[in-house]
Amino acid sequence: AWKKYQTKGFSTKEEFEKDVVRHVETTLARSMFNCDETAAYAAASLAFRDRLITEWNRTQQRQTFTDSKRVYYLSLEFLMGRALDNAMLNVGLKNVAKEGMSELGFRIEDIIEQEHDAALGNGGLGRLAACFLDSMASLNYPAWGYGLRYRYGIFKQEIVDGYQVEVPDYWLDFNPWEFPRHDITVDIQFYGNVRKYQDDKGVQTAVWEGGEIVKATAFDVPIPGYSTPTTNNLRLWSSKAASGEFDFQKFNSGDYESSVADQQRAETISAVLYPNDNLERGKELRLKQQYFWVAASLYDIVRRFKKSKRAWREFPDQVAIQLNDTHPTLAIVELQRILIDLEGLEWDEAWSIVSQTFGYTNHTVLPEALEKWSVPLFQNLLPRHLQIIYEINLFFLQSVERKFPKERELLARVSIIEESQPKMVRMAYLAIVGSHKVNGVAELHSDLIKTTIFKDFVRIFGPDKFTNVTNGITPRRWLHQANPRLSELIASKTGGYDFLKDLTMLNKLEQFADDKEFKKEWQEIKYANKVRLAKHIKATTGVTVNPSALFDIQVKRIHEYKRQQMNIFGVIHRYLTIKAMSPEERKKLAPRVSIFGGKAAPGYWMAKTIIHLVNSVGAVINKDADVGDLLKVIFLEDYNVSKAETIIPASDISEHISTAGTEASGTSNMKFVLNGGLIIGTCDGANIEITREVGENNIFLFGNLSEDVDELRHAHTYGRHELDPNLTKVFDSIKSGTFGDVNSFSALIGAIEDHGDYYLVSDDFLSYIQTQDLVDQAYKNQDEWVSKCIISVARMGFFSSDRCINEYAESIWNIEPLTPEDGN
Ligand code: 26W
Repeated sequence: AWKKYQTKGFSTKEEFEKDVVRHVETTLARSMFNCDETAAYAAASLAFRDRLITEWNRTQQRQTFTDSKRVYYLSLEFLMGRALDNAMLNVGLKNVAKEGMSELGFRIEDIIEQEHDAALGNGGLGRLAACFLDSMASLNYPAWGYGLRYRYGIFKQEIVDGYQVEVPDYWLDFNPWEFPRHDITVDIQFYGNVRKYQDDKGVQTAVWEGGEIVKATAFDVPIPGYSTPTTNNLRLWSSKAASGEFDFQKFNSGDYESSVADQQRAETISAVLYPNDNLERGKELRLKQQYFWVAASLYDIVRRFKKSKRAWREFPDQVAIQLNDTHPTLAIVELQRILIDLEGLEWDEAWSIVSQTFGYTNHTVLPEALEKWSVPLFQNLLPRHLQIIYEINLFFLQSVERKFPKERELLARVSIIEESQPKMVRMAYLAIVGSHKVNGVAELHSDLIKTTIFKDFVRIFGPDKFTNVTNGITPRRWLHQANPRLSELIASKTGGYDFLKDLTMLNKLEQFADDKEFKKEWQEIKYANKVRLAKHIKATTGVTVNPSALFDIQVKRIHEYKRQQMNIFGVIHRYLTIKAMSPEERKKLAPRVSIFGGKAAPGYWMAKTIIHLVNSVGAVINKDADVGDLLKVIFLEDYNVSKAETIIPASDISEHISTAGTEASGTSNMKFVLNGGLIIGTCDGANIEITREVGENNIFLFGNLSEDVDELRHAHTYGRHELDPNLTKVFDSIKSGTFGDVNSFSALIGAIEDHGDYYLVSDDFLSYIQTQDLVDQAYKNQDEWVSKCIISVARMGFFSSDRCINEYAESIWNIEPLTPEDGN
């Protein structure tokens, strides 16, 4: 009977306006007479949220009724950015909303700008999770995301006197996109101890007792697919003390302070996102976060499975769980614990279910990023889990010994427990042993993990367990939303917006690569995007940049392996070159704006020094009248997802210049090319596959190859290390005080001059600056340049996250799409 009351929600601007006014006047309890942009944003979001919720409910019902296999994407990070614009576009009602808001007296752009980014992630890994959610919904896969509802996302970055300052990102003041589920809670246990019982039949059971309980509460975020009713769920867990507000016993006995302290300690678990990217520090609170989130998610998944009344052995037919890096690896142990300790299964049957359920994605080969937890810490926090890990390890090592008898060193190498002082649990090894598939995120990266860090495991499990799924990006956000004019132009030539669902259709653009009219429009759009960024630069830094100059952009987390230092050294080299030029020579130069952006981990001193150097160089060059428009250096504060949407469409060239073999994939490289910019980059990560797709003539590659890196590093350490003379000149100018206090930058120079130049800045420097000269030459021929850009975009279809998700679905998850026609 209730079905007749279900609504589809608004579809005309009048209906939309009615919803907005209703929300302003009732939900927000305000009057339309004092409705400001904040209130208008809130009301518009609530109107869209209502719509999403209807479809969200239907999607969940459909998946339950058909008893479909679901995939659960476990990620400690979801870098979602803003939701309103995305929701409007995905349900196809942005124009309706735009007209409606305009009748109510608002510009839709201003309303969109009101939203605070949901920044629950550091960088690539977190944004990838967000793109995957968009693709899974758009392709109608039954899929849930599980994460943590941090009260503070990644910090906001302010630049004060050229230095990074971190400001907390309290984003939950008003968040219309989440639904608190106060009825969906899970009690999570920590500490305590394990008692073993023997029943009359001699069967041993372990009971984990004592310790403390923290309560997990679910918050649900609807994830709308593009141009489909499928609306999936992202469930984020929030922590509080199990006793509710505070411990009443303690309170009544006069121990008020300590009852509040308990409450706060529990809330601390989901309080803040760890701001390290590619650096593991082994903090207990981080392990607590991981277990809290994993245990709550698994309880939820198992509860849902049990409702289906199927036999346990069917669990892997109903459930696929993907581990986004090793951060959720405890899920393997937790499922084994649930099955043997709580559900009474035999070890072997349980383990077979567990290892068929999980897939593990590796996102980095950097040794300092590989998670290891000290055994004593584990023993104290999760005593039962440590026992199970030891058992998993024992059975695993026994199987290795059977297969490779007498290889004692192999056993030590692959042991999940590292025999160090203290002993450590190697999470990546545990993830491999407990999963049926392990994948890297780009071809080179997947090859590297097979031949380096996981080499022994390829021998043990055979090569088929290891596979590649090259990353992708959602064209909805990264083209349609970020670059609406380009999207419209493409639609006009490819037959509508179908390319947003099948990105390979971009290949239809190739025939326009020499079309005068088309190229003119293309150029106009790029220019307009650059004007928009120039305005943002002016407003935020006060520096005027010329939109006709070549915009050279490097935006990503600041890290030595990503080599922003090489970029800024290149800028200094350019500055010195210009200063030494005659007026005639200068006239031949292409004016350039070098743009940097990105956050440094708060404790990463070297990365902070790089930011300081960029700002110091900018301060000198930007006010050097002698150089004028020929060179400007900009550091954009607080790079995040919503800023990326403005920055990326404005680039002519973007820099992806990591030391070969260090960047697992990179995903912004794909975003830049999709928006009609070219790349200067090393043979690393997905750059290699981008080159294969767009063609060698349409990318500026340089530098040493990954197979040469070891030898070069060895030579630095044991041979003579002669710096590139161009780089020496750059260092001399820094040391002479051209860019302020010399001591500030000595560590940066020292790392290269005196400490082995681990990231091969000097080895690649000549090749880098020569390739930058080629960029200048190429940019002068605008006609050819634009053709290169068009051809590149036409060949980017492969990098859609839809292709990527389809590969996961087929080769790892074994799940099928469920469209409304299949269900109710
Ligand atoms: C435990 C500390 C820590 C935190 C984050 C270790 C490792 C990470 C991430 C795995 C780092 C990360 O974001 N990796 C990036 O993943 C992207 C998506 O696959 C790739 O495109 C990037 O190349 C890779 O650096």
